[in-house]
Amino acid sequence: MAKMFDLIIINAVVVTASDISACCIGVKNGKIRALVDSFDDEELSGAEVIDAEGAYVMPGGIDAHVHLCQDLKTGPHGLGGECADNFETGSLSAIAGGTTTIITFATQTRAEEDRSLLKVVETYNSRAEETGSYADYGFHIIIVRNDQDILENELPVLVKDWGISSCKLFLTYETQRLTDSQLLDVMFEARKNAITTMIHAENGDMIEWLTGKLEEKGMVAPYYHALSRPPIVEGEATTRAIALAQLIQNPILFVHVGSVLGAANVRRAQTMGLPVYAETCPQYFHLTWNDLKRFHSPTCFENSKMICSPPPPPSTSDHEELFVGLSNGTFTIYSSDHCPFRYDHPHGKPSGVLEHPESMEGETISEGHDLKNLLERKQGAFRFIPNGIPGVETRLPLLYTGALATGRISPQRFVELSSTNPAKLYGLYPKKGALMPGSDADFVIWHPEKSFTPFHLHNSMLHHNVDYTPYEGMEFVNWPRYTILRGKVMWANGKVVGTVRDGQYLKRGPSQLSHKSPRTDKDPYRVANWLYE
Ligand code: DUC
Ligand code: ZN
Ligand code: ZN
Repeated sequence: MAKMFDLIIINAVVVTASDISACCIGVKNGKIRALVDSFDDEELSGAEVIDAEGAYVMPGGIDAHVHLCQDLKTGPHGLGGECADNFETGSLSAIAGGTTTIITFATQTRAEEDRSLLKVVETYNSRAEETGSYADYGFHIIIVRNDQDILENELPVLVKDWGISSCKLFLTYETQRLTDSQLLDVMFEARKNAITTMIHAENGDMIEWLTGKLEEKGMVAPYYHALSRPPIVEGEATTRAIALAQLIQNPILFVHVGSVLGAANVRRAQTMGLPVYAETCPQYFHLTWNDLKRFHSPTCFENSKMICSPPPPPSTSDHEELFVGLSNGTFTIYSSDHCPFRYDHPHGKPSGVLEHPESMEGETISEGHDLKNLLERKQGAFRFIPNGIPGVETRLPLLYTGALATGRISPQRFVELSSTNPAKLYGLYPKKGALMPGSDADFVIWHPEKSFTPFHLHNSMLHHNVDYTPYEGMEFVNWPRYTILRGKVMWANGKVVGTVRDGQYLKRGPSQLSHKSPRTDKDPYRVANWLYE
């Protein structure tokens, strides 16, 4: 007799964005087929059975902000290091941390040959196909110019042929930032195509001005990266972007919101009924400015390991306020912003300073130099250091340890932030982000809490291609025991059991979260609604 299920999970405490229930799950052909109290012998016959032993079983994590194989030009002069992870290593790290879907970035550049967004996506897709992926994956497109012909001709094709329904726009970085009117151009075309606009909200002029002033005073060590980007930098940019988006009635999502001020601006806009959403990331709950002077000596280059943009908030009291935003709905999604650069590698964190040796206080850096030793002695100017930290593998365990286990958020909110809302926001729901019949059988199964001994994390335990983790030595109270992708076990009891050919490309639909703003949309004194008449 043909088996009824391929995989059965018993003794599960199933958590969705709305409910928790003790039950069993039956999977057939990669889809969830049944959620029931128990299965009989006939149903169990021939199925692989996993005993969750009373642990939480959640929809597989969706990390909607991951940089892999990306041409990263994030320094103020367009300097960036080499992205340390490709689709193989990055997705491996994802599944080892309970994440079954990643959305990565394909970036246009200002170079004429990168004008075509379609060509950019083809290039990035071939990078993914070259290695394959352990996780299902999709792309956001980064748009850094406002060519009308490209926007008009190519955005509809991106949506229809590639299922790319989101774009990221920058308000900072010389090589990426758009002026206000360019931002309006792109948002206007994106809106016509129901493409979700993601915004990196930092005021580039403020950063550049403060950086110059810090440099005049010789304050160039990695720590001063944070001082060049105080919370008002995000505060101003979020306020401005909200106004621009409101003007043309465009929904927006702020990526990597890391300041209390940014979060408050988002909250205020939401209270006005505007379609404004926000992503936040682990570094804004676990790191502070002090971590940028944590290593070796307060001014040495090793502190570059913590440089990311926006930087972590100034103090732990900010963490507490941000945790409130995590529980009260201000933050819509929780992503990693995994932006991997190696530390002890000439193409990693040191790449920019090696190109500008004057920033190493006159030291000549030659072939075969003991880089690590040099970097511990010197500071290097922060303006040349690539911005980004790794975190795709630690994202869910940090949310568990910092927010769920401490009672700051409920299990349901955990699922909403880490899986269901990203699926809805980026047009993947209910294929992804749901535990219901017909959804993809993507699961993260945790250890039963009582049987898990907390441990201290070391980078050697992780699967990314980065030589450090910002969370080295931190205590974790749980870790994914199984990660299951479309019914296939990928990660079990600390071992990778899936293959790099298991992940599939995801064509996405329009956002299912974006809404119109009933309060302001019809008010001609607030919005330019005549644009659409
Ligand atoms: N923005 C990102 O999204 N990631 C890393 C650096 C940056 O500026
Ligand atoms: Zn960004
Ligand atoms: Zn990023």
